[in-house]
Amino acid sequence: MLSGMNGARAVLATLERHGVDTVFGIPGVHTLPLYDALHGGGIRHVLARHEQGAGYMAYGYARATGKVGVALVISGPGATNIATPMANAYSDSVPVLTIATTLPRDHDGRERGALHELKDQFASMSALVGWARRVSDAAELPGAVAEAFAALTARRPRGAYLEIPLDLLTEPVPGGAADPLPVARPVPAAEDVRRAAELLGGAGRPMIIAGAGVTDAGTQLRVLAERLGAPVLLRPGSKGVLPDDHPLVLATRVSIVPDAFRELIGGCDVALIIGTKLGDERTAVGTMPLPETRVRVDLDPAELTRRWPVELGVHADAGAFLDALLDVCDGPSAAVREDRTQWAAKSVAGARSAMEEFARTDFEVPTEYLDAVRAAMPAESVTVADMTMLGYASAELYPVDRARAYIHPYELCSIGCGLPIALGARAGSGDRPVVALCGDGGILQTIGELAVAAQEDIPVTVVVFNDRTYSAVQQNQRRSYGHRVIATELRAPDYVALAGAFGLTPSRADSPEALQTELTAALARPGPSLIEVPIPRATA
Ligand SMILES: Cc1ncc(C[n+]2csc(CCOP(=O)(O)OP(=O)(O)O)c2C)c(N)n1
Ligand SMILES: [Mg+2]
Repeated sequence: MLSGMNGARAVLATLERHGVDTVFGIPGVHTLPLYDALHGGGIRHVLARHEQGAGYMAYGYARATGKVGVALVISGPGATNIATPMANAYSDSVPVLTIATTLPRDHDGRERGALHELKDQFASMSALVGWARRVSDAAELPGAVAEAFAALTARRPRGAYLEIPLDLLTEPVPGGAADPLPVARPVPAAEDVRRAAELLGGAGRPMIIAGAGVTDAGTQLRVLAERLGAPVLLRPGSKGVLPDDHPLVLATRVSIVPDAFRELIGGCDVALIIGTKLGDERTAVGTMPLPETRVRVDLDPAELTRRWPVELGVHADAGAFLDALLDVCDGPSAAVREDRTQWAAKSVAGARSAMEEFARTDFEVPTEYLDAVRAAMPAESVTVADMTMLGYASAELYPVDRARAYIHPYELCSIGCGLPIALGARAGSGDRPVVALCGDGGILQTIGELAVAAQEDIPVTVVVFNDRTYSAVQQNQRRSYGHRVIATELRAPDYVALAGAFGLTPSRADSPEALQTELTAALARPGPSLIEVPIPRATA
């Protein structure tokens, strides 16, 4: 007995059963069965202008909501265009699923010069992500979608790629849609929890380094830190999980290690390192003076043995581990806790001001603009920082007090991601205001997505800091190449005219006060806005 569903409908119905309310993409004849099946379903489609945009929208949606972000792309150029955000989903551990078609089975891989043919699409795309599957029978489609979701929720999410030969989308699927698979994240072994409690309990000065893995475990993290009197180092992926201004918290992106920072870390003897890969970018290329005794907790067992030797490695979900640890770890006496807390608060304050000083000067930009943005944006809003000098500086200077309120992609660092990430974040998170902090160079990589903001009426505010320069690169030319500047100065379009032409409300702000005023006005009116902020080009 057939369910009456074809492959395309079965894929979408399975997405709906997994709670998907929005997908991002661009159609082509090679995905038309999927698009046709969107009619009458419960899924909103947001039409991007470049598949890189669609992928970063899915990324922004996922980071702002905690749900899987889904993109639909055609075979060939649709797949290659979405490669960058998929690589970013991998490096930042974000649950993004790309569903791509490929040529019908009797054409694929035959090098006949067919429309949208790639040399080896599956090999190209699967190399970028944590989970990939190519389906070769329509009956497998619903199960494959469910498996993708299981991979992105039970394990460390590192992007997923599902490839569907075009002819399968119009074939009948006898079983119809699939339900979510039962998924369970690994819970820690009791013995590991006991040993972790012992190591942390025996510490003179314990510390905690927490990455994106703790995003939904902020409550437990806070209880543990306060119980132990331990400083907590947050990374760009976990910024906001505990408030930046908590006396035990140092939220930093900077990969250099100023003395005050070295003293803070060097003053600790046991580190709980949880839900972070401790990558080169965040550890001063491995030179951060981490305590010798390390307890590492990660959803990904591979991280437990990578680079940094550990006393104890625990394969577990961060929240499950913290819950179990809090049950058995009482912390020190009140007097010891008080002593540690005072030391930690003093050391954190010293390290924080060293990092802030660095961020206020080293990027050579007027960082008062960040204070203006913060003053205008309500606490529950989402701030997206692109790869631009003020975006980097925001990691130190822009206080955030909750999880999923600050998105600053790291490691892959692809310029231009900010605008589409903001669109996806806003599409997924209802009424929360969203602002994107962009550079003039970066935004031109994805400027076409302004049309999406206007057409789909996604009321984000885009701030373009315009120094007519690829400053991050030019700074290196000035500092390391004897001021031999080449290929880093930009002829700027008229951003106000450009934004107006796309249908956004445009404005220009020449001072931090003006930016605060313009941003406040932008949040108060319907529809998307763009504010150009001219800033001087650094020359020192
Ligand atoms: C896709 C990509 N291409 C090139 C680079 C190298 N790059 C890093 S920062 C940067 C300049 C960005 O300029 P802009 O957005 O104006 O920000 P600014 O540095 O001027 O603040 C470039 C070209 C990159 N990170 N990503
Ligand atoms: Mg610039």
